[in-house]
Amino acid sequence: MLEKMNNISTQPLDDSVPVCKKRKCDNECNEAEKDGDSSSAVVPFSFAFSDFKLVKVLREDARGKLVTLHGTVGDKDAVVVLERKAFDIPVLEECLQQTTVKETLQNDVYSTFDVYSSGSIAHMKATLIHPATEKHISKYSDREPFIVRETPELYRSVVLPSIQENKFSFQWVYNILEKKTESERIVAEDPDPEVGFVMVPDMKWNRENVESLYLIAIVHRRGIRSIRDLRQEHLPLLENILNKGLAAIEEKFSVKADKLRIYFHYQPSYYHLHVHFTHVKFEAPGTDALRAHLLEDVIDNIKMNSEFYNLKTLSYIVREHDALYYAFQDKKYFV
Ligand code: M7G
Repeated sequence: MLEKMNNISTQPLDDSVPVCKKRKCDNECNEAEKDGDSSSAVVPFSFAFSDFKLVKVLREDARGKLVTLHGTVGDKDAVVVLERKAFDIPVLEECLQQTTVKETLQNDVYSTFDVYSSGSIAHMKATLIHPATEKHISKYSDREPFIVRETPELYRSVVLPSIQENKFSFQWVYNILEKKTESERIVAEDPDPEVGFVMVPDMKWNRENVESLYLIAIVHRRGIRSIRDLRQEHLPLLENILNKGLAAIEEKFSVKADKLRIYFHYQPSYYHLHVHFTHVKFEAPGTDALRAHLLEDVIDNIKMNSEFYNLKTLSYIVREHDALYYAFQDKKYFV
């Protein structure tokens, strides 16, 4: 099946936007980043599934209609995320004309079928990570979850050293901030170095359906790892993202504030502060009580006490084989 699929590239919202074929591969903690140098060039990359050799299925999500795969492209590891696409209602009838069916059940008036689509209509969305590091392969694998309650003391002694040592590269973040990639997709921006940000569609959004809208606002200011670092001095930054982000989303997508879930992840995967904006009808991964922290609640909490996130115990999930899991295990956290 994989061999039959065509080249993938990111999809533009309309024909006037050029298809982006450039990709900067996401190396774990690369030398440029350690040196604070974000100026490395973007390497052009094209991909076909015929180049992909499957090593292992990392995770199957039958309900979410999603599978993550570990494979190789050339001599490098790769991670592929394949998702069934949402129904495209305007072309649904045309799409159905191009399908064939095989009956799998018949009982009285009830029947089920396997449906085979053909022609030019894409029925899956694919995301490729190549070269993929061990950390990427682990992130997309099915691993046993454990809840931790991170006290400020655990943060300082266990978590901070672990994330400093094991963080993902955020070269892709610098590429967006410096307009080396995704610049044609920018939804909102403010170049101010203290309170500015760039808002773009999240990689998880196919940009076809506003009810699955998913945008991220990435701050220009460097060195704010997560909500743990937020203090009253950051209120102008947070309020700026909220106000300008909401205004841009209403203007460009006609989605109002009362349809938007706006939040941070704790823990995030990428320790450069960013805010998630998702449509309330879209059950985006990571919107549960053990990961999402609403931006407006964060603003309120810091207004009440500048040290709120320096003092608060925070609960979240770590997964077996994560660097953080091993860090907690070393401290005999798990019974
Ligand atoms: P996170 O909470 O740090 O990690 O959020 P998560 O991936 O575990 O949720 C980072 C967000 O950035 C996620 O929603 C990703 O889908 C998104 N993202 C990651 N990358 C590598 C890119 C990218 O290259 N471009 C865009 N537009 N979004 C990305």
